[in-house]
Amino acid sequence: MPGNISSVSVPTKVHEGQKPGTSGLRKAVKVFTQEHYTENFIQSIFEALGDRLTGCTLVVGGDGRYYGKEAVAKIIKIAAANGVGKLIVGQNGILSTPAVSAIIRKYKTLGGILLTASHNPGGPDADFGIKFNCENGGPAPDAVTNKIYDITTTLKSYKIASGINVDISKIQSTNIEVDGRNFTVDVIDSVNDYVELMKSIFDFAALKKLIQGSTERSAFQVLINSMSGVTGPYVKRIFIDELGAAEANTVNIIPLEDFGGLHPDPNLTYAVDLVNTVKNGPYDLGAAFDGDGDRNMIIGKKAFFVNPSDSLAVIAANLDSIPYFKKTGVRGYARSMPTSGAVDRVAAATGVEFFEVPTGWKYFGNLMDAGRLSLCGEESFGTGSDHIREKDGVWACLAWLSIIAHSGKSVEEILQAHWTKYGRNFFTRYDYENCASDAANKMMLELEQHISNPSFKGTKLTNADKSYVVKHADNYAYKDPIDGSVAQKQGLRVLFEDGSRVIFRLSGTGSSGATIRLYVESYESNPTTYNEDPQKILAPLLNIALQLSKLQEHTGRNAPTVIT
Ligand code: VG1
Ligand code: CO
Repeated sequence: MPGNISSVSVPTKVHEGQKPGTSGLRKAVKVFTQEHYTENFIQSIFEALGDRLTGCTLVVGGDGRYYGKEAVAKIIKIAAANGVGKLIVGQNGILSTPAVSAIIRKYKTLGGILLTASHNPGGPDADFGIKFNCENGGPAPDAVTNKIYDITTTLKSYKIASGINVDISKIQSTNIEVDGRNFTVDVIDSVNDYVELMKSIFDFAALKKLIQGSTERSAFQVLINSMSGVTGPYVKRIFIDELGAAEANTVNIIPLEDFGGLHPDPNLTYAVDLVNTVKNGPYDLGAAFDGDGDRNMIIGKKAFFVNPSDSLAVIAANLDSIPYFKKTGVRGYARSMPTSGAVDRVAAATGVEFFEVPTGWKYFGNLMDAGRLSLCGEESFGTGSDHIREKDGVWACLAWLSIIAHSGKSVEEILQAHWTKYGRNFFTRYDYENCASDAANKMMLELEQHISNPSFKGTKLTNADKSYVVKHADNYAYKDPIDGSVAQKQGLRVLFEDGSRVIFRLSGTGSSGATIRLYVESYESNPTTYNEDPQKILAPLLNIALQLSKLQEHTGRNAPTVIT
């Protein structure tokens, strides 16, 4: 490269629709590869950072999906031209979402750019995504993403230093002079910092003993499935190299640009392979992670399913199994609004402060930064703590293994004991993917009108032998207790007298069409119900929800595409 590279300003035209959703901007690869599309969005992120951009350090990495490396190359050139001082880039552009969060915090950078569409499929005909995380390591709050979006709507040009070419396959530091300023690209090992953090949180010696077996207990068989996403290298280092699991106890640990053509979403539908292998195999625990490594699914022996809402509650009730929380203490619990109230009961029993926030990890950050939140989760297979500001799939699996090592119980025994103590919050989520947007919007609008009619309150809704009386219904709004910011229209809720709930939301992570999510929850304290199928227990409430929303009439769908 020449000694001093100069940047140029390239005129561009506005691309419509660059509005980040629940978690970043997600679109088809074909949209991102349009002329100037990616460049515009990156330039807008930089402009939104204002004066703080000059000389700053940012982290860049992603889940290894198709178009990731091209995007890193563009970010390097655009960052240099905009006066960024240093980029810390994962080798080959690989960094899991939790690893980016950890690295931002460890090196105290101004933030990071994550190249991921998370659990959405990858490849030339599938999705790509770009997300900005702030200096606390968490997803940018609405105020920042709105600012980025506003800039995209008027952008006239972007700056780029096209002469820069850094080989990101090699761990190395490159110094370049750009427009007379110093610009550095540090390509780092993708897993080192994250593994170090995990070792500071968990008792690796105890986990190793669990996995390898000891005189007291035979080896605990895990089956860890990375779904060809980014967690592969992390799983290899932690489970195989550190904890001594056999290679055969891990699957799909090579990140693939198209995730092997599969949907890298750890749920009972898309991780059915794992479910079947564990069902018929010798495994004590199965775990799967999504494309970018922030989601987790945990199943026990014979594929005993741990609902993510329960997973959160169980971890909350067992934080003393994890050394990190012994050091920090337990400051508070939180869950997203649609997540079941199982964790609320743990909070009440332990006297720990509790928060309910809208869907999306960005709403947990302020509470953590204020020292009021230690552990939180979402029903969408997201669990995490204040060790970083993202949900963390591998962390959740290590948390479960810690609880197992500490208690000597199986996954199922842990759940049974939990229900015996707290009762069971039955929960299910129905996803209707790829509905026509107009139909979905109309359904939501009509449902909102219906439930906001004052006479709706007190209505008795009946199906089969069950009746539910409406206690409250609204379009959920959240006021952040730390900065007072308000998030409106976060989902239609119908709350019943007995604590049961029905919730409707439109997904904010899809790249096209609309996905309707229906969440249904009911609490049972009668032990004879605990081992019932949630679909059976919740059937009357599900029917009520479908009638209330006229979902089939609006969308033509008579069944969901995914049931959790
Ligand atoms: C979904 C989940 C939400 C999660 C978000 C990002 O959002 O419901 O709980 O935080 O995905 O997860 P939505 O708007 O589609 O319901 V991930 O793993 O994509 O970063
Ligand atoms: Co994800």
